[in-house]
Amino acid sequence: MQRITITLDDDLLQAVDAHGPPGGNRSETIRDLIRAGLRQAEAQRPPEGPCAAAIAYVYDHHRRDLPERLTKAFHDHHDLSVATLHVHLDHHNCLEVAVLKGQGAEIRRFAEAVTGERGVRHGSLLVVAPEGGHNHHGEEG
Ligand code: NI
Repeated sequence: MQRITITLDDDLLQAVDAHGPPGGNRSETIRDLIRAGLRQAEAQRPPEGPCAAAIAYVYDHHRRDLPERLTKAFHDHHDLSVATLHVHLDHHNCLEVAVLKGQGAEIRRFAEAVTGERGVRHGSLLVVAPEGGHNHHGEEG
């Protein structure tokens, strides 16, 4: 165990204290949050090899050209895109969850392109199966 010194602003420290049990050990609460943050960061970082992942995002389908740009992006990557769930959230907003399967680096680039489109909000990537499906190429049977 090492002792380190970190600086937190009052609001952040208050949020940390609110997260732990009342009168709890602040160091333990911070360790828990760091572990949870690392797990989450890991889940959002595709591996080098094949994997399965999901991206979720919200967009306004009235926004000029956006639905067409998204559709084109998915057709351009039809080899990665397995299925997409489309939910009409309200009069303006659509929620989409797309399941992707392929090489981690390609999935990361595609996810960044989709969730980075102007007008796409709440974009997130979740690596569901880091080991991916196995590769049939060159296999017996
Ligand atoms: Ni819709």
